[in-house]
Amino acid sequence: MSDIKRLITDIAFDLGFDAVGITLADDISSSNEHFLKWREKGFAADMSYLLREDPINAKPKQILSEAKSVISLLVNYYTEAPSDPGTNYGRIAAYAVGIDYHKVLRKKIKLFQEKIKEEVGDRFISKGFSDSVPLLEKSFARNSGLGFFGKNTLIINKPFGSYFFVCEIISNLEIEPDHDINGTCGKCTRCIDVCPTDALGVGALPATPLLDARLCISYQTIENRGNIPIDLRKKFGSWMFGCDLCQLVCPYNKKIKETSWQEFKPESGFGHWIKLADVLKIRTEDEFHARFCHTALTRPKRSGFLRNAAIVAGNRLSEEALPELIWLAENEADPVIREHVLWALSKYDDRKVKQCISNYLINK
Ligand code: B12
Ligand code: SF4
Ligand code: SF4
Repeated sequence: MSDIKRLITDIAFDLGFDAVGITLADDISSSNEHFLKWREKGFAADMSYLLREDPINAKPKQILSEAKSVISLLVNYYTEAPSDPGTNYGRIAAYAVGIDYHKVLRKKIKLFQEKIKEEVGDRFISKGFSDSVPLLEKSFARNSGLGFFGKNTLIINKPFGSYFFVCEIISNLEIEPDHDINGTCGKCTRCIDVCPTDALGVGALPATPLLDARLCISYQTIENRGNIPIDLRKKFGSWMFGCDLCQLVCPYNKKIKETSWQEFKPESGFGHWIKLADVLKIRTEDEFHARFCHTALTRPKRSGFLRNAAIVAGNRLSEEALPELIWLAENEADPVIREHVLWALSKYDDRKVKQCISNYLINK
């Protein structure tokens, strides 16, 4: 290993990153072709950052003209979810149970760049990010040797499985690249089979894993700002923010280590399960923001988050959520929340709803 590579790897591990890989900062046009075809099919839904006319996502030199290398860093966020606490709770995907990863990783990446600069001097020029520029991060991570594309479309690493974030530092340093890994899913199709909305599939040759974001619970609960298609709501089950089903079943995730990053542990945020009634009681955007601002849960705003909680309440027939749904049906101004509240109420037993409405009117 060259001196510069050893230096970079040592700095990364000192800062707590879990794995490091390096690739050349060349355009990855074949991945871009996959991306463009995927987008043409409408699979990107309405995610505006993926719909730009001339995506820079495969061209690191458009982000940093002096670019010679891309350093990919792996951050394990895995924590095991406690067993289901019951029908009054909704499930949060593992990546969002702690502090907002954007905030945590932005600071850590900056520190990483500063430490390299201290050692290498001002000739080191770089741009670093995680999930904040439209770069095909998974393709760069794969090319850096951090893992292979699984059929769930995520990068899978041995020994970390798939529950990790990737960060990239595009730099002007010439560093000997790593080789990509020849991992494979083999004949396994567990993630495709388990997906409740059939969002996963395999494209035409060369066989490429594909995800239709319009069908994915993760897209619907986090990125969609409006109404959720009615036929998908039941399929959310208890997922109220993101979805991990296609990771939970993956054999590569069976014997993985929990994260050593305190920030991503459930005690740093709201954990794996949230009480639906507590969410449905949040009356204003300010109150919502004040409660969740240190986590990633703010992305769908109050409207989207209460919408999701209403769907899960309707799916699980949560007793505690019922009075809150009735209050919202009468008083809520947001049309998206109201529509999903009415949908949820239609799932409960009529007698239960009537009884609850009578109690509500008596106590009013
Ligand atoms: C948009 C997006 C989403 C969308 C769409 C996801 C998707 N699969 O496309 C939605 C909202 C659904 C989503 C969900 C999730 N996301 Co997301 N998301 C992104 C984002 C911003 C862009 C992804 C993208 O460009 N998709 C477009 C498709 C076409 O690109 P692609 O999947 O890379 O497809 C490539 C392959 O086909 C490849 N390819 C090319 N040639 C070949 C050849 C062969 C043989 C093969 C196999 C493949 C292959 O080329 C394509 C282009 O790179 C990235 C961050 C980033 N900037 O990259 C995070 C990112 C992918 N998400 C991440 C995470 C954690 C999640 C969730 C787990 C969160 C959750 N629990 O809810 C889920 C997982 C759902 C799933 N099964 O993918 C991580 C994934 C880390 C990992 N281990 O891979 C990323 C990388 C963020 C980060 N910086 O850590 N996400
Ligand atoms: S995250 Fe959930 S909905 Fe999306 S592809 Fe995976 S299993 Fe399907
Ligand atoms: S569940 Fe099976 S098919 Fe899906 S990503 Fe894991 S190994 Fe691959």
